[in-house]
Amino acid sequence: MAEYNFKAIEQNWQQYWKENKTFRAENQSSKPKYYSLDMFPYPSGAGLHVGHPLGYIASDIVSRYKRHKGFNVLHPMGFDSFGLPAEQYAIQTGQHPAITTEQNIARYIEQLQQIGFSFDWDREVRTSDPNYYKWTQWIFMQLFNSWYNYETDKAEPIEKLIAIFEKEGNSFVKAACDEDTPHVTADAWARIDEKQKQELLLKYRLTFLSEAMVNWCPALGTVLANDEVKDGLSERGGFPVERKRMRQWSMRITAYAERLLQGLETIDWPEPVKEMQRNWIGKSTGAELHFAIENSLHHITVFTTRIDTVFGATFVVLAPEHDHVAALFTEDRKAEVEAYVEMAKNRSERDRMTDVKTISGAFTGSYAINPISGERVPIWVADYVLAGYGTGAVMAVPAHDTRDYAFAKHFGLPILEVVSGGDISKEAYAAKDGKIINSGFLNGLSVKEAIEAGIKKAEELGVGKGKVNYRMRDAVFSRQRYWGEPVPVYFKDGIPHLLKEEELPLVLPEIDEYKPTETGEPPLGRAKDWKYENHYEYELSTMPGWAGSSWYWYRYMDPKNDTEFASKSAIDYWQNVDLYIGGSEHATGHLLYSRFWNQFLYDLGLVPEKEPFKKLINQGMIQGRSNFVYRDKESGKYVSFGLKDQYDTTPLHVDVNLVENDILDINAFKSWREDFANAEFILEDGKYLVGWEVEKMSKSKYNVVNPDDLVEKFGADTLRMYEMFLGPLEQFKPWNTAGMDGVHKFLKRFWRLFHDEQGNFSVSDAEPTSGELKTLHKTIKKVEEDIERFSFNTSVSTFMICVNELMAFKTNKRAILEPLVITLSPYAPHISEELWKLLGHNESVAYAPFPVWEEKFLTENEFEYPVSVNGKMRGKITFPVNKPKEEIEKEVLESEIIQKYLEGKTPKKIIVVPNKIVNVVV
Ligand code: ANZ
Repeated sequence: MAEYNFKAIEQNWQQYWKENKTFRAENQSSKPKYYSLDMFPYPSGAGLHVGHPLGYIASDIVSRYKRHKGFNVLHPMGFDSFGLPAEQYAIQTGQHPAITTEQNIARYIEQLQQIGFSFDWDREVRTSDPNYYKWTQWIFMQLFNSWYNYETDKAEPIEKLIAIFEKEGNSFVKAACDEDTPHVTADAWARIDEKQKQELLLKYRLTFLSEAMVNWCPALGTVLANDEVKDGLSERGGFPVERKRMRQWSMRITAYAERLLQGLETIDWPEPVKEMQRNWIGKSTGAELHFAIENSLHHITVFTTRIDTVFGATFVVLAPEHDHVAALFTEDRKAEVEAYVEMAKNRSERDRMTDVKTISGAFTGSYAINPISGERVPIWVADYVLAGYGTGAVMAVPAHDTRDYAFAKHFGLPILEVVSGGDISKEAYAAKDGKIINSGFLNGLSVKEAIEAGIKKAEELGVGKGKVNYRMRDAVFSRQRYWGEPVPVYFKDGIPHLLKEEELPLVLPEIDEYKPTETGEPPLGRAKDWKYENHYEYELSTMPGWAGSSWYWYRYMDPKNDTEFASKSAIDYWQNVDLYIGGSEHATGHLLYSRFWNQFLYDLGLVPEKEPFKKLINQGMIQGRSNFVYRDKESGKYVSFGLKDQYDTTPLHVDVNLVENDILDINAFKSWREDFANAEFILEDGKYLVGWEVEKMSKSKYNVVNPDDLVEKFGADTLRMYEMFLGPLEQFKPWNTAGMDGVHKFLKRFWRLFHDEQGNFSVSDAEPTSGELKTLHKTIKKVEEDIERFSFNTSVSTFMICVNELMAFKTNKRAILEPLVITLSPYAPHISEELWKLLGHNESVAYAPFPVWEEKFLTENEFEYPVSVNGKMRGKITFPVNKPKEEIEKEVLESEIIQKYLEGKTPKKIIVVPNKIVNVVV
């Protein structure tokens, strides 16, 4: 075989790997384990574009490298196959989402296999497969049967909580529960009926039904989680989202807030992702303070992070939804307050938080008493205070808080500056126009000390206490959609009950149309004869997209198990994920929910590690390189890029597949779309040059590059190496097909090292020179170091330099080429397998030990001197680098090269520059 026939080579080896299950991972092994995971894809109808495999190639390189290094590697792939797009398509076409999903997955697998990934396909999972979602439902049931005990700081069985209620009621339980949980004594608990008991328990379960303000998206007909809403619009589709009160399933993720925060310190993740999770969790340390309401037995509890400013609190503000509002307004204020509350309800939380220009509010007519200063302050209602955060009430300190300041200015409320940094002198007081007030016992303290002193005082007086708040909310867990996991719950007397474990999976029923029912129930309301025991209503909502992805890495460990979500022995062996690669868009969704479920499974003793993903890398997005043609506004002709400034033109996107090296294929352009059929062109040098710009890769910009076409044209090994060559993995970078050629040429040259001029495979068993050894060993060293620190682009250039050097040496020695094949194989596995076989091996190269570089070869110990006569190079002689000058002189003069030119004469002079040159003057 003469040529580098990548097509035949790649197909053969892909077939070989499949037949021999080369990448099958064993669940028991004496080797150390390495779990390398990609974020599994949602199989969309569009298939993969060149951006998708980027992260997969990186993790595949690491996986292959680790196999060479003697690890038992788990490197699986699967599909996150429930979700909205398949269902939207079903609504439009009537096609069952299961069918579309199946087709899309088949296409994905075909595309992935062409790139030569070393996935263990026997472990493939699909979240929409009943054998998979059976276990998603099972985990839901464990959550339903659990509550969070702050005393032991973990999830515990609900039976234990019931036992506590029976013994002493719920007043002393330190548990994560709903805000509105009533106090119940043991006696009361014994007296209330089963329904009331269940209602109370729901307020503690880790997955629970409750009335909650949710993000309702009318266009999608469903509730969305906070991370699925961006700027008031749905992430998918960009439809408007409203706030609505609905009875929904939620996950009590807030119970884990502190652990989710602390856990971040133990994992090797990109700092920006950790920071986003910290902000999402939003821990805030402060105090709660009770303000008595004048002429009332009630009080308002505020949350403040600055209790040291309490002497400057000049009014109190309640969120419009605050429970006390109705009881507070005086008769004369009633109409205004009610109108205001009604208006505020329709503003989204985001608007309320970020819109600083629209200041609005209403005075209730009532007053509160500052518990520390004793001052009487008015109580207002305003929507800049959020109902769901803290206590839904604040003490307003306009001199120190910008929102309070703007509000006070707008409504003419007093502004009092507080100084806690020392006693205020008379002069200072006067200078501040009497607006500074003395902060009593807090005078002379730093802010930090004053906060501590304030909390201590509040506790002594019994008017407040230190308090930690988290901004994070419980996660809404139901969707009014069809294509998701059914919730394993039925209703009896309005109370949710779990199915029995042996009744799982609760399979998604068939329905006639994928739309809500006429009465506005979710699509599952259409299912015929779908009742528990032919009688009880099932839950009609399904689980959200993140359910199936919150535990899938465990299923890969034991994907066919039908008695457990994964066997204990498999989990004990694989533990958790060593390397996780995926997009940064999952920072607060998937990556937070997965950590939460993992912590929960850990509490139940089902998994050994608190954190699921030890190391995370976010691959950067590959952007499109869009191409443009320029239409002259006047003549309608298409003007080549270099001439366009001479005309008044409109740029139009042109399909990048009609362009090569920025030259437009004119005929292809004409037949691309009907309106271009008669296009006329103004060319430069007989060519039409297009313009270009970097944009997001998307269909609408005609800049999508399909990996299949590139594999067809250049081969998978070229694609793999080129994607890595584009730049650091984490960086955003534009795609440019033009560069593929260079990498392809490199592989051809690599192939040629093993072949003679006639193209026959030919390697020699000769001893390598020190120069060759140096090239080999520095390459091994660099590639190893690069992979260990996940720098892949740098390895590609190292390989290129290596091949250039070996070409210059005309190397074809087995002792150099054999280790090099192994070194290259993580990057370009097909060509490596083929050459490995040609070198005489019968087994795949995949498990060959990675070559070990040696320091002694890195420093060269010989130098090849160019030898000149009268300044003209006449030949080369190699000497050890430390050979004394005199000996070199002597040997040079005795050499054949010089003897020929001396013709018997004595040389005039000989110059030796150590490790550079020798010149003989005759
Ligand atoms: C008095 C004060 C004085 C405040 C001052 C701040 C500065 P973080 O850090 O985000 O927790 N706050 C409390 N509950 C609120 C709610 N439901 N909606 C809107 N604002 C609320 O912020 C806590 C601070 O935000 C609290 O401390 C409170 O204002 C306000 F110089 O109390 B502060």
